Amino acid sequence: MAAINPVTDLSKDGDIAVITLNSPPVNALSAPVRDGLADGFKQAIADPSVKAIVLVCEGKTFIAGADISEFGKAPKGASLFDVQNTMEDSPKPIVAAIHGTALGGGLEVALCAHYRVAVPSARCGLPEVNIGLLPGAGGTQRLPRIAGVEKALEMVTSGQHVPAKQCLEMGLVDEIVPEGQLKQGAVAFAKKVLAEKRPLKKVRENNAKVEAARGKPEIFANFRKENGRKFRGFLAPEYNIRCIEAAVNQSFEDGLKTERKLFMELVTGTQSAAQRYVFFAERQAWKIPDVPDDTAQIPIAKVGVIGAGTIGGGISMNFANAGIPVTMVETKQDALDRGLTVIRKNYENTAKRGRLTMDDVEKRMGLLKGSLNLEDLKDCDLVIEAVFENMDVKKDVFTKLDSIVKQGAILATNTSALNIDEIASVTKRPDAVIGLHFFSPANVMRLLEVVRADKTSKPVIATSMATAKKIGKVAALVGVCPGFVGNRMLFQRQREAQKLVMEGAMPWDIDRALYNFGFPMGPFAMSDLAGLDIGWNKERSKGETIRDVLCEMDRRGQKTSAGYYDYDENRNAKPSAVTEKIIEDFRKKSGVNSRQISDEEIVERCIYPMINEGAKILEEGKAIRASDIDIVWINGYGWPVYRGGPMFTGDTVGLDKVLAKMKEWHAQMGDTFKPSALLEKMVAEGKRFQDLK
Ligand code: 3H9
Repeated sequence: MAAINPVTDLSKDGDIAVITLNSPPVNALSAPVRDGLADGFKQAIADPSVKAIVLVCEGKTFIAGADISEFGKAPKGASLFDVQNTMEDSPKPIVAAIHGTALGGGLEVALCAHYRVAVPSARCGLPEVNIGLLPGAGGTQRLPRIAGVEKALEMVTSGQHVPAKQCLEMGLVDEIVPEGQLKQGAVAFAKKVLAEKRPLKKVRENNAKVEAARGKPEIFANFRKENGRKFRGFLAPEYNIRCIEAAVNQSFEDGLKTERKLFMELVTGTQSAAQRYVFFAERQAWKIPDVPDDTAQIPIAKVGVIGAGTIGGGISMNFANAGIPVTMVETKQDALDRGLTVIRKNYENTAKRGRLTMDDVEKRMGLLKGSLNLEDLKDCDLVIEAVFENMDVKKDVFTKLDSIVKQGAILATNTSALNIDEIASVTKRPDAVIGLHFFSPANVMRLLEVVRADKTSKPVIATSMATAKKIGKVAALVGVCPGFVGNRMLFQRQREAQKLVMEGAMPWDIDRALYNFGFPMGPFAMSDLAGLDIGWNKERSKGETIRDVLCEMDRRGQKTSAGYYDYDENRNAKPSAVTEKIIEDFRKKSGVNSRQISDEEIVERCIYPMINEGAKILEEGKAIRASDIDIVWINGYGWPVYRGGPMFTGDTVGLDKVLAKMKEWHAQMGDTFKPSALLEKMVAEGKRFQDLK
């Protein structure tokens, strides 16, 4: 085997040249990889003893795309287009051999080979949309020429990884070769191509499928309509659609030009910068500086969950889904029965939608055992309590757990705001206590706040993070403070939203402004959905807040068809004259002269204090990095991913602008707006949150 460069080798198997890439972790198309490919193909083409060429990769995957970390930097090395042109114009057949995932630029390279073979476990996709991009190396022009327009639209706007078998059916792959025998299979296939004198197939010349869609604009109109809600706020899906339209309506060359132009717009824009940042942030969040990867872990073979209500049930489902048995403990049989019935119904609904078989449903239900006795948790490796959010109740549970559960187990609380150090203090093993804050519905929401208390041991942290990964969560490690990261910052937004109502904005104005910013729902619509009476007490209510009055009138949210909004029988919300009158009475009583408040001011007043609070959280060391805070807000609270989370938004807006507003409001309205010292320091030093290391 001859080295072309440090990441590329060229060898020969008879008259077949084999180019092997080895650029861990995912063979991304970095400058050295592009250089290696360009030189490797040129050498193989020039070698008269070579009749055909195979491209194969070492490691866990075929090329997983462009090197995302190179975007935004000065171009270096061979261009990908040179590589692709060399391949497509090669007078000798080229076979791409795919294992793992051929993604983005990786698939676009493979599409310039004349043939593609794959092992059964391989997957192909164009996931650029997930980082705010479109396939910028001909993918939008070649994919529809193979897969057809409808399938191509689906693939480029969802980023789905399509299994090899389906790729074979749609012609994206020409042959499936046995697992573990990719290289031999690809070489054998290349020999077959030579023996049978098969043509040098160029995807670009394959126009039948795009021509079939020409003159049918309804294909695109319908697709846009069907997906309007899903794509709201994002630029990339629409740009991907336009490229597929270009594939249909323009020549291949012009289509490539359109693709290039739109790609450049996206790659230089803030949405893609935000989504690329989130891609790396999600991977970074798993890394805990003082808890190295080789920290000993506690094997989790059996889990206990206390509470079978909405949250306890949801938590339990996560483990059952991952094949881990769970014992769910309740105080009363009917509560337990209800909890298990709800879980079964959830699974059955998933099965009805075709995403589980009935066999899977039974398997998962078989992993869930109900009990009325805490003693049944004694041999669990991890116990999570999801009981009523009250310190005395939690302390009582932990005192009992301490005397029941075997030594070495993890004792976790799902509290969303209480002091975990205080909870841990009632046990003789505070090192085993940690917070695992799931978000409702816990079986659906991706976020897990892992809350490290003062004495939590490193193995307990390492195990909790690994367990989060195993059950498919995105985790962020945070510290103990009221509300941790998510709810602590949410409180800022809620407070300002309420105050803005008193100053002159109506709930629907605030909801509209935040919805247009990109949240799935505004805070008042959210309160109506959750129920205004959560935490409200009829006996103690004295009509002191707008919410008190609404609840006293039995306007408790969607469930009573009235809350801040009025609801029709289909739960469509309408601004409510009743609410408006209540608000105006409150404003009169407190002598407020209401004023016009713009949507821009609403957004600033709601989110700048959150950014400021995020800076305080960093200052106090309650989050490891700014990007972890962003992960919490994107995955737990619906912050639009194309804005990168609150801290990235701060960077985008300009921290000097955020600070100036905080100072202005601090002077006008007092200490709730006190700027964070870290924010002041960063502005003074001209830094962004992304620059903090
Ligand atoms: C593109 O191709 C544009 C073209 O159309 C146009 C060109 C002109 N670049 O996810 P993992 C790193 S856009 C750089 O934990 P897994 C990742 O950060 C690209 N780095 O592993 C991590 O690093 P670390 C289109 C990358 O097994 C390590 O690799 N392609 C890239 O769970 C392992 O990653 C995509 O969007 C990259 N492209 O999943 C595919 N990919 O260890 C993006 C990964 O330091 N990648 N890294 O934290 C993926 O979806 C998954 O990584 C993959 C493996 C499924 C491949």
